[in-house]
Amino acid sequence: MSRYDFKANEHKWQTAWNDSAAFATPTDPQGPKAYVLEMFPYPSGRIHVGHVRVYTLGDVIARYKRARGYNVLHPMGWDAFGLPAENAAIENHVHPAKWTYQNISHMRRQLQSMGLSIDWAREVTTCDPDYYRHEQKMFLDFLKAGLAYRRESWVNWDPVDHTVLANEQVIDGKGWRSGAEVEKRKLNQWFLRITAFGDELLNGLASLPHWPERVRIMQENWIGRSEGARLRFLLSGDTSSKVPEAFAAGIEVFTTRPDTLFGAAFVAIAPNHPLAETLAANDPVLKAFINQCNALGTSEEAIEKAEKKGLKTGLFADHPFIPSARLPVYVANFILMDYGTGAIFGCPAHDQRDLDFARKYDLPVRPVVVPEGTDPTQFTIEDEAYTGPGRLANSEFLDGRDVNDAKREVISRLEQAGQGKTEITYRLRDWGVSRQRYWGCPIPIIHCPDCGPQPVPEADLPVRLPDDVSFDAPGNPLARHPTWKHVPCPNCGKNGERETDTFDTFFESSWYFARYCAPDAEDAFNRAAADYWLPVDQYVGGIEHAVLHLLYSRFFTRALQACGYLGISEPFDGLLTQGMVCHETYRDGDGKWLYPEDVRREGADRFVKISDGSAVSLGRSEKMSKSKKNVVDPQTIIDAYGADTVRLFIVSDSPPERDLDWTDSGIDGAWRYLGRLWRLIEDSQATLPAPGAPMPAELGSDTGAAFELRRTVNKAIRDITDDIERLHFNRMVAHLRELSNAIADLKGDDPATRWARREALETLVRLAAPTIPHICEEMWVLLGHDDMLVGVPWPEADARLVADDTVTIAVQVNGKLRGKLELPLDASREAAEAAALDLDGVKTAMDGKVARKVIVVPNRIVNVVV
Ligand code: ANZ
Ligand code: ZN
Repeated sequence: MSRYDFKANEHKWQTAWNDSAAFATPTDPQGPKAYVLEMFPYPSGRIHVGHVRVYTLGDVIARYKRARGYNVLHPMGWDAFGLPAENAAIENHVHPAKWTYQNISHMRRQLQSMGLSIDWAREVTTCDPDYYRHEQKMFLDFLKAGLAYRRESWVNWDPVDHTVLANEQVIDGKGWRSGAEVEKRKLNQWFLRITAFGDELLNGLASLPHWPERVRIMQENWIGRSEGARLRFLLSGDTSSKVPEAFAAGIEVFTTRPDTLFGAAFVAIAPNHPLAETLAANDPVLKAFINQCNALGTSEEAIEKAEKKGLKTGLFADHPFIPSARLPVYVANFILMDYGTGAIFGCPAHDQRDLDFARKYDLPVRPVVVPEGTDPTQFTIEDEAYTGPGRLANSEFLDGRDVNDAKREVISRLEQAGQGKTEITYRLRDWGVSRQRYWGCPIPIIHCPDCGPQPVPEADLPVRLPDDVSFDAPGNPLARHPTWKHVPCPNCGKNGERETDTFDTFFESSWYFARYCAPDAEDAFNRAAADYWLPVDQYVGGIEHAVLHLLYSRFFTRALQACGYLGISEPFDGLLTQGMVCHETYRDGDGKWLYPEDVRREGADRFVKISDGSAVSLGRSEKMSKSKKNVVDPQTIIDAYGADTVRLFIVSDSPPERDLDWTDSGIDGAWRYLGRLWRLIEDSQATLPAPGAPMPAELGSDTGAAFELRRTVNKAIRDITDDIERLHFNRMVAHLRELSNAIADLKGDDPATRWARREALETLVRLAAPTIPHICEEMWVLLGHDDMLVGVPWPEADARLVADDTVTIAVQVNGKLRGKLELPLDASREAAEAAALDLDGVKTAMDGKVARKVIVVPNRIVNVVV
């Protein structure tokens, strides 16, 4: 018996698929389509296990859809701009382009070794001017449509690296690379007006039933629609402070709790509120305080974590309904300038931040909402604000009303007084797309001292990145390039300067899925192709992109629709977010982390270091990460066991949306299963009837083992089809294993048995092909076929053979579900009752008591009453 030679075999079939263009996308297609897409990789250098998981999952779907007769689009490309390439340039003196393209060619080979059914002819690379020229044009169109604009905004500035940092790059107030204290700075930046689509992006979520619930919720929270009110406070000064002229009409605050207005104890404004800045001009103490706040960074998280601090301005705000009440106005570090109006009224009894603030500065804490049924005079606030529902108290005309009612009443009275109105606010901010980086798409703008920022004329696109740049000084190489930025103003011809910022790299990934529909089109999109293929039917990717990438892509799709590029508003119809890949962790005697390959298992739970035999302690399984060294290089596993083994392991162990534990035993199990399949075919091959031989007559009505196998085969088709449709890949594998066991168990050598065995083996190979395509192609040959399995359609279940003769019956005790029964169709009441009372879950629930009554609804339910 021959051993399955995966190396030769996988190479053979990858070549054959490639030579026959088996995965070419049909052009000018008619009929049903399936656009299957996995998030494209960043070309970091080598594929990691996360890539292996996501591309395997997508590939199973794509191959299955192709077998089902769909026109399939399953492309691949490279999210090729980004910081790591610049870091490599700084550290290793290699040009970002060179580094990137080398990585791409290596990773392309790696992905190809996985046997993915990709149409490689459609590859896109985002750092290619042929790609990014289109987004420069899009940006200019967005400008014309008012969807892009420029304004000053606050950024995190790293004074050592001379660069703007994203919020995630600020760690404890310090730059992630330089370690320098981050400053806040105001810079002119380009923005995309994502807020123009706030409501649409929110409401659109309802049209995405094939998205995971939790991703929809994350998007909803990110958009963060808040209904509330905007209200105006008039200001007054004291002996030493005067209300600045510009604020004679007062300041506005945004609140979601207008009902708590009678509990207001203070008013607070953001450090960058115009009033704060005006006052600081003549107040060095306030100026210093504002600077201190600015050092905090701009992230909501940083602000959330910091201790609440404020400084009195000396001004007071008049309470709109209590003539005698004057609320002190503070500048406070926890008020964000770019949310609401950048000013609040603080109600310490019902907001935790306000309570912390009030305790610190000794401000009154007056509860105005008390839980239903509580006596207001007995209700006090200690360390925790009360944010629950209830009725109003200590609030004059609001007393006794519930919260919602009180909100309406306050707003209506403020409206009458001309002091406020209902307002809806979003947490969502416009998307700042300017980055002070070299390795990104140049923003196609020329700044003219006379005409201001001017769009680069379309005929001059693309604005290409210059190749000759140096990374030997901090800051943006584009800004210090000797010639690149010096160009005439397209409007007046005087000396102008190019914009030296480049786009955020989320820009490129916001439209690549549409480019794949016609990657060589002269324009960004071929409208007919895009209309046919979009939206993506099944998108697969990591949960870490649940917010930004998906939201930006949804926004882009709408913006492109508004500018006439595309005809749809939602880009991704189905979404699968795969879980993390995890691995056990190991430490040596000194507590240092060890790589799995440096550790050997000596017993059930004894591990030693291979180099010196010393004891190793085993830690729990965690997401693979370089810092804990619990990583495996998928390429070594593919080289050692073959792609099919890795693919099978990847889909076997857990549902795709859950975390997956990478284990040697799991790989080994997948490997052994392939060996079993191979032997199964080899052992029976010689005695099988010829392919396509007619079914022996006796099998039509036989009730023996061969006939039973036919039933099993057809049920496997039904179940596995269903498993893939629902993305339950681990169940699919379990069903494949059941089927192969049933085939192995079938004894006998009469013609009917042989025929049923062939049918079963062929079906097994066809059902397993999306997951383990190489070995299946070879087994198909062994079964006597001379066509390629990739062209063979998906099997169809024979309805007569899958008709169920059993039913699942729910069993309840006192109306609560306690178990399920699998019973023959139309089983008697007595049989159902007896089986129900025998279930473990039922016994536990009955707790030794006797049944007072057992209600049986035949074929549906048994309810035991105790
Ligand atoms: C008074 C009040 C009383 C508030 C109360 C809450 C509870 P969401 O739900 O996130 O929209 N706020 C408004 N603008 C702010 C800003 N720029 N920076 C920091 N905080 C701000 O939160 C809205 C609430 O957050 C608003 O309602 C306001 O405080 C605060 F018992 O107003 B509230
Ligand atoms: Zn000009």
